[in-house]
Amino acid sequence: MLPFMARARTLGLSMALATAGLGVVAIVPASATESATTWHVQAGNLDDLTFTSVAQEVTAFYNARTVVRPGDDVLFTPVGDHSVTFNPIRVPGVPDFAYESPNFPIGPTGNTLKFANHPGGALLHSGGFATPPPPGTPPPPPGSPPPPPPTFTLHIGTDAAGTSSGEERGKGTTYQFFCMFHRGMTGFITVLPAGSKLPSTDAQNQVRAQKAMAADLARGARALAKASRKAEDNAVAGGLGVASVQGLGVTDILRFAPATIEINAGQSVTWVNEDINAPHTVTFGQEQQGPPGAPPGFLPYGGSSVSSTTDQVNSGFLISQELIDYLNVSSLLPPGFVVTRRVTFTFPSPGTYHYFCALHDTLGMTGTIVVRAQDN
Ligand SMILES: [Cu+2]
Repeated sequence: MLPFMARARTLGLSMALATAGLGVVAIVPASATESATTWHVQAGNLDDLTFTSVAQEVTAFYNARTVVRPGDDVLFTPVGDHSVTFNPIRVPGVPDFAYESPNFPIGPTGNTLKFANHPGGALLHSGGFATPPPPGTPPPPPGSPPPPPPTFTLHIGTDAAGTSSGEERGKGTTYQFFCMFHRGMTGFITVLPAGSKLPSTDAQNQVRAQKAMAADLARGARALAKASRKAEDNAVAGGLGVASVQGLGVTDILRFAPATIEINAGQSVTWVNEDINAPHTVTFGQEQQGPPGAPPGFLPYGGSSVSSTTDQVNSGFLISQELIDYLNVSSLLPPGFVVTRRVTFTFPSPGTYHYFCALHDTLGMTGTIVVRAQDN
């Protein structure tokens, strides 16, 4: 179960490591010559880089599409914990997030993109790379695995434009890459033959990246505001998934919406995790310790009704089959684990009941149910 815990930490709550400003992409002037260019791509984004209150975990590359030439470099800078992986391999029984581990049988495979890595070809994997801990963070205990590197540089090999001839000649080769930790987080690199004219400079790409980031955060804020205004049917969204403006990535909204609702005593509330790319829980009362190695709130407990503020009731992971499949974790699920994104709790007694997501409470994912006496 340990890997699953490690994985859960990368699903949003993880990155107690980020510091303000580290996600800002450097803007470099366009090269006036044919010499090799370093292109800049940001992996992931958050709406609060101080981690005080994170409502939006954006799992997208900015930009998701980059056009380069052989000999160039692509410098990936993370916000959070990500990978850049071409042609990923799925090992039965080994979760995809183990790609992060230096002990994973596959491990990092170098940093030069070659024609051998064309779609359907050989694996090329960065290993996990992550925002470094802020200054003043105590060092990890002796024997801990080394921290992931703070960036990943992909070198574009001399043959990466491809070997096609005839009509295809001059079009280059387009490679797709994935983050192994975040379903839906993908991008493309097109390598044109040496000497080709490129559609944009890195500086122009950075302007586009900043616009896309701002647009994604605005889109996420609108989706959260809209879901928060809904008040029918005693329903609460426990997490929302919002498509990226680039069409290649998603924003995970780490909030309950509406955050507060009122019901009458005896009524029920149904939560649905509307994000297939992130797990959440609905947890009342003091959180109970799960089985050793399990992530917080993994298994349900406490039944289906909440009648006092000291009741300990937990939905367990509200998670999609799609995410289980992407992470390749079905072998880690205990027998009888019910895969669902929906849970219903009943509230027999008047009162004010606070609850939280056991994975994302420290990022502000909390809610309140106000239960009125029936005769009011
Ligand atoms: Cu959550």
